[in-house]
Amino acid sequence: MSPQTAPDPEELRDACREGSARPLRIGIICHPTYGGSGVVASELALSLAARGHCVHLFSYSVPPRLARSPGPVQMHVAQGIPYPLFQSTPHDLAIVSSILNLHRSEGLDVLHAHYTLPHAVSAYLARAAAFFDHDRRAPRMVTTLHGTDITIVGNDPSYAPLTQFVLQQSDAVTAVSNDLARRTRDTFCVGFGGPCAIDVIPNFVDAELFHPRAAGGATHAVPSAVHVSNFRPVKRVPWLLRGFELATRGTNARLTLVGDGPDQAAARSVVRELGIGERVLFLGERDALPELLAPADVFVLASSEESFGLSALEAMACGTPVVATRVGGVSEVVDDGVSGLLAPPDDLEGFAARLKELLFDRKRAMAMGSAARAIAETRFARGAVVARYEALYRRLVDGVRET
Ligand code: GMT
Repeated sequence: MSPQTAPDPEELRDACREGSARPLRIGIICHPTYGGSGVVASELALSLAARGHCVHLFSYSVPPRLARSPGPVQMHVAQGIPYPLFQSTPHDLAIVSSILNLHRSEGLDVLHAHYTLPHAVSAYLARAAAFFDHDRRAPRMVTTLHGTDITIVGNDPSYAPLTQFVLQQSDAVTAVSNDLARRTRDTFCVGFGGPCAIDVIPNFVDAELFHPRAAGGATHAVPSAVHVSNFRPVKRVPWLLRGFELATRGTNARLTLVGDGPDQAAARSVVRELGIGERVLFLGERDALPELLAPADVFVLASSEESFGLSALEAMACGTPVVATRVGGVSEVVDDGVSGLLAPPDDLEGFAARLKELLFDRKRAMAMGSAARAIAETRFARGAVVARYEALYRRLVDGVRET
């Protein structure tokens, strides 16, 4: 079954029936905002459901990638109630209650938290409460580290002890890149008081949806770059605009910016300052990413931190090569000189030079785009990566060793 297939109620009932031997009953918790961790969690949920498992997704609203799919994942929106005593509504506690309700009525084998805070805490609480339900086995708890949950948020002194605790308490921890696993070990495994195993399971891409022909094979008449992000400071969109201006001064090259977030106003002000308003288009948040990525000559990413760079992988699957800063796990996704070009994060001229190199050499960009597509289809193939999560769950639930 494809992840996009509409649910067959009978299949769904079979997968979720108590005691059904093969399918696993899996609860996934994620952020519903536009952002890589919610995308990966939603795509994983859909792929696992397509493989016959009974999959529930918990969040405080429906993640966009799930919302647009008819796939047989059961969505549980838990928002809690506002109350004058709360400065903000503790939806993470409502999520714990929602998980417990489901576990008590149907049972869950695995709880998979995407992005450590607050989801691993919610999973830990739900599992702890489930230990007291003697007629059911408590779910196994998996935590997937995505990036800033370790490098910016989780290691801040205000959260670090709790982050370390929930990592210790997880039955398995995975990271989306070797670099993130290494950084997690360096920060959190010192004085861990036990083994600090982190499985590296990279992100994956739906190479049927993200495809070079996603826009019907259309290309732009003028050299065109595209960027997709949540415009957080870590994405350095204003810096990216300066690099674009340097690379394309005096030309008609264009840049399309997709997404929205805190740095949108700063980015607009840099566009005004540089006088490139005619050549830069702010599109805001969009779901039609394949159609926007495929016709571009180059995808650009100028982050100061990036554990993986899912948007770069989605561009690669569309046959669009990447120019990016060499930070975190980006070099595990983009092969420098093969599927794109990388520059040091503090070298604006170097970044601009690489962008210029690729943006104005369509033949080279197309060759790198083909290589990028091939890498996306093999190293980051959905089926193979999802099978690794499945094997991990089986190991935890049945004690079956991964092969
Ligand atoms: O860390 C964030 O900014 C949020 C997070 C998300 O939810 O989008 O992004 C991280 O997870 C993605 C999916 O695994 C990765 O592709 C991103 O590289 C990573 N972001 C950073 O490390 C900055």
